[in-house]
Amino acid sequence: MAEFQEISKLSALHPKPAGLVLQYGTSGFRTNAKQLDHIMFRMGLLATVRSKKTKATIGVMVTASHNPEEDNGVKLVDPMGEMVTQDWEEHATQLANADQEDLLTALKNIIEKEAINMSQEANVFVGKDTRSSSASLSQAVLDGVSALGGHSKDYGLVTTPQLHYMVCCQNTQGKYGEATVEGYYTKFCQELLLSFSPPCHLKKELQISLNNDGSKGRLNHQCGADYVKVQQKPPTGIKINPGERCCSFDGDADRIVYYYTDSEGTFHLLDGDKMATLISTFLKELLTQAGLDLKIAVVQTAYANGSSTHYLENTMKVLVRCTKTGVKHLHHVAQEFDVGVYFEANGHGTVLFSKAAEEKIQQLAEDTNVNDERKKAALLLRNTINVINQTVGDAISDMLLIEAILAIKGMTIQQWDTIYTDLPNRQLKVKVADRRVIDTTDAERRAVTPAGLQEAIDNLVKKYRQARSFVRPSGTEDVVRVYAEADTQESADALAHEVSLAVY
Ligand code: 16G
Ligand code: ZN
Repeated sequence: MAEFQEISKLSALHPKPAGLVLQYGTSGFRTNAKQLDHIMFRMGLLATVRSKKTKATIGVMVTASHNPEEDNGVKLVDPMGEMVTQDWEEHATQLANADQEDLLTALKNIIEKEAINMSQEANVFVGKDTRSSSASLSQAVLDGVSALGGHSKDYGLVTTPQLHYMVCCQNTQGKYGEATVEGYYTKFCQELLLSFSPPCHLKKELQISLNNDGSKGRLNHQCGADYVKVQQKPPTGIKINPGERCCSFDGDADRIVYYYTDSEGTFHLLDGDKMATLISTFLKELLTQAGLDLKIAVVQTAYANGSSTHYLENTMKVLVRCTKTGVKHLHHVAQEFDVGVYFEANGHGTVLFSKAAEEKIQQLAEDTNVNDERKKAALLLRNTINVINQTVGDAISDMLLIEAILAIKGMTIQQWDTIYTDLPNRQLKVKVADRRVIDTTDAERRAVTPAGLQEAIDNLVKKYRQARSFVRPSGTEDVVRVYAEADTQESADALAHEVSLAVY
């Protein structure tokens, strides 16, 4: 077939370095940008085939998120704006690792296995972050799409959540919004200013100053959500006055953390757990006021601070579910509820509303026979649906929702921070010969193998108060991660250290 000849010709321009093996990991391929040209071309091919299979537009985002500037990466976005399914992650790995001369065979295998109709039209949306390598790498994706005769639209510089949004809009015929950057800002930002009352109040509150915005310096270098969370300090190059509300995004703006320094200069971080608590408390109160019988739940991972889980379950009486690490796992569980709030402690999260919940809220908001209190609550719930990006965690939309909640509640960042107090905790990484010997269960909270490891952890945990610890193989680095929390920082540090010794 003509298209396959084109692939042979074009793939020679994007050769695979001999011996290089890469895995489609938790959030796509990610490594040094110099090793990724052939991967990008091949992901252009795969996205085109995926588009033919789903008869829908597929997204390809070129970014390495919070990794250093010299890295890059790529992830695929499925029709409703969600992450690509597990089977196709495997296809991606197969295609990425095929030797140059076997590329066509690998591609044909996928086409055959998935029974793809090659005459079906294909559409692919492509976006990229601000890394210097992103321009040529996204061009390689576009080359891959055109090699298979697919149509592409290059959105250029966008955040990851913006690309997810575009894909979702396109495949829902504009019901979610307009598939343009302007459409995105209209939906999430204008809605907020117009709908959360009163607009002038919020305008006054929201004076934003941007720092490390990518106009100079290197992406994520001594700044960004991951730096702030891991280093437990503000990014460099920003001056913070005591009590001032700050937040940091990561390199592709799908993660956010809040922070401030107090009058003594002590740094305070408000992570994903604090955001999940603020948002779910706000929504639960509104559901009660609106008299709506909708089931709300918070989805966390094993990294959620024990204090947050305790507060949500025992004080707020909210259902809490725990899943494996990785956004797609949280997203799926959150879909089981009428209102599913999910956040990873590292700041990736959003709120999902079921179709039925959206309809009930909409009906009540339009009902002329309900009292003012119920009506007001219904309108605020509807506004929340309008400002939250339900396709994926989105730093911009999360920030706007949190700003709205703080403004509506008249709450300072310090007051938000004192809703509960984090248990001191410590994370460590351990280098081992083969991290795959560790297998976990119970949402990664317990180790099944190697034999005896979990028992050893249990015995160490018993020595400390309010303690908890777990180990899991990383999905993004060749290390085992250790997490420990306890009543004091000294105990958390000691427990993490002892558990890391048990891992060897
Ligand atoms: C990826 C995940 C993130 C998770 C992290 C864990 C997405 C979009 N990103 O970055 O959610 O927290 O991996 O990394 O799913 P780890 O397995 O190395 O601890
Ligand atoms: Zn990111």
